[in-house]
Amino acid sequence: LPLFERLERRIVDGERVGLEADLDSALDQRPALQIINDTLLSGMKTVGELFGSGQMQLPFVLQSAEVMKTAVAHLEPHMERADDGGKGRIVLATVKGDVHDIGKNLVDIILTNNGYEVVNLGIKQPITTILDAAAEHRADAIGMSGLLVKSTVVMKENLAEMNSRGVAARWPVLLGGAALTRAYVENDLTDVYLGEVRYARDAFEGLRLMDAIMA
Ligand code: B1M
Repeated sequence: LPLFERLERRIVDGERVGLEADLDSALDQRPALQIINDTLLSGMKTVGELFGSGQMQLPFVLQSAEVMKTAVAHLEPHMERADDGGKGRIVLATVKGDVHDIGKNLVDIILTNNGYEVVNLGIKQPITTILDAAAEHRADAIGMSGLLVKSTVVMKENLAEMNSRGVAARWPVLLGGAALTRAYVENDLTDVYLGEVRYARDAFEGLRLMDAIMA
């Protein structure tokens, strides 16, 4: 297979032998971010489709996810860094009950490389932990990621909890993840939350929204 098709195939097949060498060759031809966006994410999309239609079992999805993470970690040092972390600070987490973190970590990379300081709390984070971290780090915003349908409900509960703690005015909230839709966030959740809540379709929209929040 040609290089970029082979790389995409590696994600789908969870094949990591020779991965770094292929990534290095790819870096000779394209910027790191383009490799992630056009090639690696396309592989993850296929994984999602195969899993969703029952053609791929969970352990193989996990292998694909591991190869994806290894690939992103290998590419990250090759990404351009625009700024130095002075644009603002965001606490980022995958919500309670949800282990998916590839998208959240991409958001971290994109924001970090574009001048934000990111406090990445990891996966399965209850709202209490998120709010404690936001207070401790004096965050300018809170970002929550979730890929499961039930995570969209958790997000709604989290926003209600923030209202009842009286912290909605303090933290704008950025939400993202495959199970969310713009309509759900903009119609249902903006009604729930007393502060500002925004939907980001991908990491770049997350960056644009952070820029708008900090403007
Ligand atoms: Co899971 N999984 N998974 N999974 N998994 C999905 C989400 C699913 C849609 C697959 C499917 O059925 N087609 C499905 C959810 C169905 C539903 O809820 N209705 C599903 C399921 C069912 C499950 C389990 C329940 C399976 C099981 O155990 N029976 C289980 C859940 C466990 C749990 O969370 N409690 C599970 C487990 C796993 C693995 C561990 C094997 C693995 C995750 C590994 C990891 O993340 N470390 C995994 C994977 C890899 C997937 C799919 C195939 C791919 C997800 C991914 O990484 N995509 C996924 C299929 C899919 O999403 N269609 C699936 C690439 C990533 C870059 O995209 O995270 O969407 P994404 O991020 C995007 C945007 O959404 C956005 O930016 C990114 C791009 O720039 N974004 C943000 C994300 N967060 C953001 C936050 C922001 C802004 C933008 O601001 C804060």
